[in-house]
Amino acid sequence: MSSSQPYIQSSPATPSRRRKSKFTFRQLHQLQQFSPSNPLRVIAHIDLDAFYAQCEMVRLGVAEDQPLAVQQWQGLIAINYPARKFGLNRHVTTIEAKKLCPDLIMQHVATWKEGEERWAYRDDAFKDMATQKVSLDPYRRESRKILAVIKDSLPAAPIQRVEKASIDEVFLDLSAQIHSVMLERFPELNRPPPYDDPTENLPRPPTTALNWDTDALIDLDEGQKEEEDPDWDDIAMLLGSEIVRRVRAMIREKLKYTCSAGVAKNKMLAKLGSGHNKPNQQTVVRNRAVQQFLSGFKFTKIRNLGGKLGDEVVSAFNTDTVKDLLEVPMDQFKRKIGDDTGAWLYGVARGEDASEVNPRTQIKSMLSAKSFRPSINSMDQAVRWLRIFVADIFSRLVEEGVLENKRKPKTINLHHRQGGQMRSKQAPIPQGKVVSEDILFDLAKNLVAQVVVDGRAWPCANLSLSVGGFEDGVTGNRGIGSFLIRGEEARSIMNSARDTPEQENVRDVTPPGKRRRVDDGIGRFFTPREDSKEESEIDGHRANEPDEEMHENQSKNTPSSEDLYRGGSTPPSAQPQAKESPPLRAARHQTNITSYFCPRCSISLPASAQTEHEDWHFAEDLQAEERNSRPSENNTAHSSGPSRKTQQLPLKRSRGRPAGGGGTKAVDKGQRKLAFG
Ligand code: TTP
Ligand code: CA
Ligand code: CA
Repeated sequence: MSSSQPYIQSSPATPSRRRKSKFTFRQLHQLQQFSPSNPLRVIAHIDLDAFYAQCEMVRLGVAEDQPLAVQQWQGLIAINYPARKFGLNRHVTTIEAKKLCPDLIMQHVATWKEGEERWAYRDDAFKDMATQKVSLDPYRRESRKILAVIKDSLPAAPIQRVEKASIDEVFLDLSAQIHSVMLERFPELNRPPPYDDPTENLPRPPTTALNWDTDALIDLDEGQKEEEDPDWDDIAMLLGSEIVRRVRAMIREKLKYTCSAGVAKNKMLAKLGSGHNKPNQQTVVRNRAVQQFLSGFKFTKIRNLGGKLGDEVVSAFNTDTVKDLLEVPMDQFKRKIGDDTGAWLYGVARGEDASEVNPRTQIKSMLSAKSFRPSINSMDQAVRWLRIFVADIFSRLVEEGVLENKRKPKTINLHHRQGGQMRSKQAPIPQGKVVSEDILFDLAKNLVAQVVVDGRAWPCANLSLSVGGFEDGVTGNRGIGSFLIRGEEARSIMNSARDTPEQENVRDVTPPGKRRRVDDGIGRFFTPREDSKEESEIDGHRANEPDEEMHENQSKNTPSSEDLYRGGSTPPSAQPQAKESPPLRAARHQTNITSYFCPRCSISLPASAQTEHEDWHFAEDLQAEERNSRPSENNTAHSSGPSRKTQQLPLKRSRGRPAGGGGTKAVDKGQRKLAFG
């Protein structure tokens, strides 16, 4: 790439001019509909430069030329551009980084710590990998502000179409906006087509210079000349680029962040463009420059080709360059990698990507996880981590509008890893009332208790908790009656009380050592404590908050929940409720008859399992005593006291762990992998 010269129409080398554009009136007007097949389409991708590092710079008021990196335990996860000049990257440890760049500021990410109500920035966090957990809340918050500025700097929907693609990037489909600007600036486009025939070609654009301003323009394809007349697609790109420059300037002005952008005919090219000239620049890939631009890339850099599929393509065709793929005929693609993937890849090599900018991308799940080094060895420890996971997830749920019932998760999942074995438990979240932190905590504890009673729970190397199955709720004030469970919902409670094969996974609480089937269905329901706290309303309408799950935690990396229980019915509560529908009361009554409630695990078990379960607790206690590591106050963790406060225990730093905990270990790769794997 190089030529950022504006094209001047009056160039002496102007070849013979066509009288008409190659684009039709119909294509111009269909720009308003965002059709992915429109040849005039303009897509932008905006990506923040060294995002977490910039967040810290802005927060701390650090000078722009000051090298700064964001630290996570002993590794660096974001490096600002001044620091990159010293050769720093994500593979450098903090010690190496300081050697390479003695002036470097290393700011550790904020962390959650048991016993504290909120995440916080702590200077010594890096020593405490074993007992703390990263919080990305500060970056999510900045991300939301940036998204708001972007949306504010564009015309209102439906002309604006914004998709948040990750914590620091968005796609914009600028087609509709460009359509209206074109009609405004080029009145000849407002005239009806000749013979009222929309398939007629448009007149040529006027002979004005295209001023690409500060854009990095990708060189044209071979055989294309800058001197050739521009057509409307060039004009559309230019207008798109103007819009993006304004959006970037707004972000800079209002929030101080710099970002880079790509402008092209589709998402794939726009994304490649935004990464092409960093930081603080924008790159335009005109339609006539696509092939030239792409041929310089390894296809493994292209969206969806970075992972396993990319590797497969490399071995199937013995190359990793786009250029070589262009030689491969369609039928060979299809033969080697299958019809659909083959056809898709054939298009990708030619710069084709028909995916839409999807403004309705919403959070599908939220996950909070921790890899333990060293492993954890008791229910106590697990429960303390669950408290953190729940606080983390709940704060995100609040942002998502659960308190106003805008959106609501239907299920809660726990994944537990012990050695090479991953186990999952899932339960429905009661749908009759507002989700509270306590409800989630009780559900989570119950799930981990299920893993424990299955046996072989310890040592545990990784725990993760997620909520999913989000549904749009009813907004506005709901009458008290709407919180009662009735009709279909009530019926489904009753149905779910009967044992069905798909439900086994959730309610399989067979005591350790005896993996027999328990036939008592209803008795195995968990029993969320009634939330007495008055939930306050929060402001901020974020109906379209997109999926942020890929950051820190990617549910795709956790075992598929496909085979898990998918029931959406509301489980009955075993606790007295202020308003209770008759079916619920009946269900609860039944629970009392057939089940035994273990106050230590807050879980209902079949009455027949009581003796065995108590024996198992006894054995656990004994073991703990032998280890001499259960201070008496920790027993409160097992009590089912009414207030969550009684269950917030100081984290223990010992229990068979080497001194210094995870602080002396290598970087927490597992978490980073979870983040971006
Ligand atoms: P990126 O956009 O990939 O990188 P960046 O914004 O730091 O730098 P660039 O200027 O090249 O775009 O990621 C966005 C943020 O996500 C990044 O600031 C930190 C976080 N992140 C991780 O925590 N781990 C990772 O492995 C990656 C790639 C990013
Ligand atoms: Ca970035
Ligand atoms: Ca990014």
